[in-house]
Amino acid sequence: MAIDLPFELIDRLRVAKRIVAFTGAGISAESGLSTFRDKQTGLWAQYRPEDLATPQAFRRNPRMVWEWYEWRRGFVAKVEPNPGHHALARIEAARPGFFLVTQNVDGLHARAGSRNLVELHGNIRRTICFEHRHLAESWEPVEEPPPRCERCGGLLRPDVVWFGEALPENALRRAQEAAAHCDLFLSIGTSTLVYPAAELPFIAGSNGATVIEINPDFTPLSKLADFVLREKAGVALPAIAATMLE
Ligand code: BV8
Repeated sequence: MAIDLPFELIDRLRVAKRIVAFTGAGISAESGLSTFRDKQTGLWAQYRPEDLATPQAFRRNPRMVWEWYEWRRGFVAKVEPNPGHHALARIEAARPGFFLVTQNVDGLHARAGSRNLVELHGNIRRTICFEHRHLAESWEPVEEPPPRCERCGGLLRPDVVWFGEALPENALRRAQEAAAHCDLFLSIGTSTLVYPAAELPFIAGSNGATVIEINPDFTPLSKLADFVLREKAGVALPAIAATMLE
């Protein structure tokens, strides 16, 4: 289903030189991955992600947190990038000034071919040890999960940023720099609630960029955005890519 973009937006898309795309769980929804604000289905319906994705939760109950991530990794391994991910990879290939900042940990942007990107909240497919962040490529199955680090014997955990943990410094700085100097900022599929990532569209807006929100629902960014496309990412992004690649 193609959509008509407002003429003024088409002009901005065509002249944009420095473009930042900022994505959240909504862009992976059409790949079949549940977002954070979806009702968590099945075994985890009774927990909130904020109560599982924290170092305190891991210290309190490492097995439960490890198994939640194993459950999510199972889903991530079964899904494919969708037209929204592929559209962003096409824009990057055509526009040298394009930079992608994702909050997602599912690795789908890289699988769709995006290269110029930062993963602000890590990647669920990478595993480290809790004590020293040693990278773990493989581990022996254990009676009592989580498995342990071969180098230091510490408990293994996913290499994602939990609530209360600092974001990777270099990635955050590159994202803030890009937001402060871009002329077009696409905020895609995010509830714009989790900081410091959620500050990026506001940094872009306050530095004069054209801010476009792509989200079926209202968010705290909606009233500031120059254009709001109440569309799914998998519908809006192919239309935007087509306009930019004409
Ligand atoms: C930190 C990885 C400090 C883990 C995640 C002010 C300043 C700084 C910090 C804070 C602050 N106020 C509060 C804080 C603390 C906290 C925070 O922001 N809390 C929130 C709840 C208020 N922030 C932190 O703890 C951060 N750390 O600040 O540390 C520090 C500094 C120095 C030293 C030590 C400590 C860390 C935050 C990172 C947390 N990790 N993920 C994991 O995945 O398990 S967060 C996780 O939720 C995501 O990564 C994402 O960032 C976040 C929000 O999710 P979204 O991606 O937006 O998805 P959501 O479901 O919410 O929304 C989906 C949207 O898509 C919806 O709007 C929906 O309408 C839309 N949608 C649905 N379908 C579609 C669609 N859109 C388009 N197309 C569709 N088809």
